[in-house]
Amino acid sequence: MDMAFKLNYGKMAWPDLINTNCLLVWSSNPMYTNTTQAEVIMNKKENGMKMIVVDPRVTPMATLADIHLQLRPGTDGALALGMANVIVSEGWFDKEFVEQYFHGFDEYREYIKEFTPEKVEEITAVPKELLIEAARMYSNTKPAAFMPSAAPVVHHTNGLQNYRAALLLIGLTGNFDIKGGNIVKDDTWLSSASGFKTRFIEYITSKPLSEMKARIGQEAFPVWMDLTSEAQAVHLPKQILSKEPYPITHLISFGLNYRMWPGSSNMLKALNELEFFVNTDIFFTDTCRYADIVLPVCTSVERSEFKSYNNGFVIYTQPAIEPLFNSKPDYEIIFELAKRLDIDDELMKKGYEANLDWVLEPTGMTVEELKKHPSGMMAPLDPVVYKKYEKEGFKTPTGKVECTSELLRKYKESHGYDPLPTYKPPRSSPSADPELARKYPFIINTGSRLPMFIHTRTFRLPWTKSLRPEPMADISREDAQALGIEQDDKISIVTPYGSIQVKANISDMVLKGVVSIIHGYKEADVNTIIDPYYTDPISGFPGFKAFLGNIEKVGR
Ligand SMILES: Nc1nc2c(c(=O)[nH]1)N[C@H]1C(S)=C(S)[C@@H](COP(=O)(O)OP(=O)(O)OC[C@H]3O[C@@H](n4cnc5c(=O)[nH]c(N)nc54)[C@H](O)[C@@H]3O)O[C@H]1N2
Ligand SMILES: Nc1nc2c(c(=O)[nH]1)N[C@H]1C(S)=C(S)[C@@H](COP(=O)(O)OP(=O)(O)OC[C@H]3O[C@@H](n4cnc5c(=O)[nH]c(N)nc54)[C@H](O)[C@@H]3O)O[C@H]1N2
Ligand SMILES: [Mo]
Repeated sequence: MDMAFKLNYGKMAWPDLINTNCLLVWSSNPMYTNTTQAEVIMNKKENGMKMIVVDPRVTPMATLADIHLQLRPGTDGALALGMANVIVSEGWFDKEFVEQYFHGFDEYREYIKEFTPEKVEEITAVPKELLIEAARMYSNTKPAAFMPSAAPVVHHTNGLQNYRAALLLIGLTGNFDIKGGNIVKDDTWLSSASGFKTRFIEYITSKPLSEMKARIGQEAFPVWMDLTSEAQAVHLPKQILSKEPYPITHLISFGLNYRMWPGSSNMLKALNELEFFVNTDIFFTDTCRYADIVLPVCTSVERSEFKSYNNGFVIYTQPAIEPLFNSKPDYEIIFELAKRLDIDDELMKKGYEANLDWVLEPTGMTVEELKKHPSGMMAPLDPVVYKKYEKEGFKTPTGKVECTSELLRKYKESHGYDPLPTYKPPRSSPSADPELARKYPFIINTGSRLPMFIHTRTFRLPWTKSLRPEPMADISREDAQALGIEQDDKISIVTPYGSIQVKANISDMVLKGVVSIIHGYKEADVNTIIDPYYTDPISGFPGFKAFLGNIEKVGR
């Protein structure tokens, strides 16, 4: 998401929920995943805000929408290009903005002509009338905001280009960096959109990117490396196992859980290749069993930490109890190690609070002051300035909104990247691989959050676990009938990489032909049946949300 924004516009731009009249939710279900945001949206909706939700499932958020575009997983790019086609051919776009700021518009305009509502209906399963209606609503209601999410569009082998296609709608309709549209805000704490400036990005980027040593995934994902200071961790097992471009033999990780990787058994194999592996966790997890040293860390109620919320509310929490069982906060482990290793970074040797003070310095807030407000305070917010691009341009190679990305073009020869946000179906899908689809006719869609589970963390709590005691997969009524499957029957989900057994949950939330299952079950780890290297060639993120599989009935 962040990369797609940066490729198109140079920076992230957050939906201005409070001031918008129309919200285009490109997949997010905050009723389960972000309840404070859900509250804002529900209030806005009651007060007349229009809402379009793009989601393959019928979620609480989708039921609240004026228009629900229920697409096949991973066809988001086609849907977005189809909306753009309608918006441009009907003349509903912001001509002035496009003329002045779009780079590559003619090429893009030519390309989107392919995506007629009829063709888009074939690809996405979204009725063409709804597509046209959504294009009309989003482009004609002013201002309109686009709400993205970090997971559902990203988790595809075509995720980056799909996101670029969808995000271009913001500029096309003139909703970029305006009140009630999508606003560019400074990166604050953990990149949240609070509206005050910190030195967070500077803090995590200790050197100019070009001077950094080769990071994990450096050669495979060069655009990632050009845009962020992080390593691409999805690539970690590949590098450990191949030793290319250099071997990794020692690893220290914080809360690493191998089951979160695609092809989790491959990740486990990689961990076993290491000469030395240290992990920290609040529980002694399966991953910890493979570590040479496990450092027990305390929970957030046993430590102080700085938290910042989107509305500018900040708090330096006070521990409710002392750390139990000789555990420590992760940051103490990190900063203590920095001292013992005598690393070349004076600040890191000074500990958490000194580092926090350094990051917060531009805001004028200090840890000392935060401590005087134990129940939290409002950060001094920067005044909101709209249309910053008028002065600053866009932080892209051309200084414009790039319909054709010059950074992607740079790697066209070497990596085959397309400058246009071209649509390709997920690599493991009926249209990309009809041969495979004959044997594995279902689309497996994983990881849609459930309200009671936070990844693996609350699987262990008896009361949350009791809400769904056994691993289950959602299948549609029609598919269940065709296969003679009843509620709670035992089924096997099979792919070329393996199989898992779960109970069938017959659900009206999912589309026919799609199986939806949450990740993280120990007894039925869906990540064991995904190709470990089934990733987006540009971002490196895994195709968790669309790959082919079959369902077999095992018994009652
Ligand atoms: N309760 C709970 N809350 C959480 C988490 C948790 O584990 N549990 N995890 C947190 C984290 S780390 C994250 S990243 C966020 C995720 O937050 P969200 O993105 O809001 O949640 P998800 O349920 O992952 O996905 C939202 C919707 O995307 C849809 N979707 C699936 N595939 C596709 C697709 O191909 N295209 C489109 N357009 N939509 C698709 C799903 O049907 C789902 O309803 O949640 C955070 N909040
Ligand atoms: N198939 C599939 N796989 C997915 C996803 C999907 O949708 N589908 N979603 C992906 C996404 S978006 C995400 S964010 C990841 C999440 O993946 P992870 O971050 O691995 O998930 P968690 O289980 O929340 O956390 C991992 C470990 O952190 C520990 N932990 C909790 N608090 C602390 C702490 O303060 N310190 C330390 N050191 N450890 C702590 C927990 O006990 C747990 O063992 O999963 C990814 N994997
Ligand atoms: Mo996530």
